[in-house]
Amino acid sequence: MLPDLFSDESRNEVLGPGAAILGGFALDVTDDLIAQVRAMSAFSSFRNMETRGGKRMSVAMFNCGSLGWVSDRSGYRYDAIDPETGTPWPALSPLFLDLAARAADALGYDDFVPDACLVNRYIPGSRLSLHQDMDEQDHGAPIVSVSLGLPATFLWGGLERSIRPSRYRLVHGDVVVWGGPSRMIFHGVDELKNGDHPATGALRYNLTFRKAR
Ligand code: MD3
Ligand code: FE
Repeated sequence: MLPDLFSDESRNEVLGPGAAILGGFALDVTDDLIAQVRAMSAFSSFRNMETRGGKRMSVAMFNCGSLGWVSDRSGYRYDAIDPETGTPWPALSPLFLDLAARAADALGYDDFVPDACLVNRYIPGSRLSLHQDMDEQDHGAPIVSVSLGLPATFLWGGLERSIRPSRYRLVHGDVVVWGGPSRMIFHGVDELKNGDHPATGALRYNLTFRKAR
């Protein structure tokens, strides 16, 4: 762990055991990340997936990596094939892999090699209701998330849905690492407020790096 990771000047904040916000950790690569998201989404496009209940999510998504998270009327799963293109998802670039590994390492998770990156795109009004991420096989591996563009209010609950969540503001360039006992916490994102960000306009992107298998 870096010696000054939680010094007073940093915007780093511990959320719980094994989980912390690394304020601005990705700021030196945000332009490249956004350019790569745009290039990949020309191939595997953002789509509003359906849930098992038949509702369309307000957050649009695609994946990169050897596996991707998909939801449809039959439920959730990880799949090597994009159902929209019938071909594999775009590969995880060295930039994505390096950023995820460096962030995980800062929390003491050695050699994090994700096989999936879910890319979420929020427009004003989009939200992600409280949920747990349970579809990954290796719950020992952390999840690394990167926020790009418009700020959002992240909801951090407890191990039961009924626990009222705390609220954290996530801004452009912030990275969050979640592992250990925090891996199964209920979490979500409040309705995105309107805004105009120099890098993304009226959008927020969130990358979540996962080890699905
Ligand atoms: C805490 N995404 O894609 S990232 C998701 O901002 C998701 O788009 C949100 O929740 C977003 O599933 C939040 C932070 C995050 C991701 C996975 C977690 C927090 C987590 C898994 C366990 C605990
Ligand atoms: Fe999640």
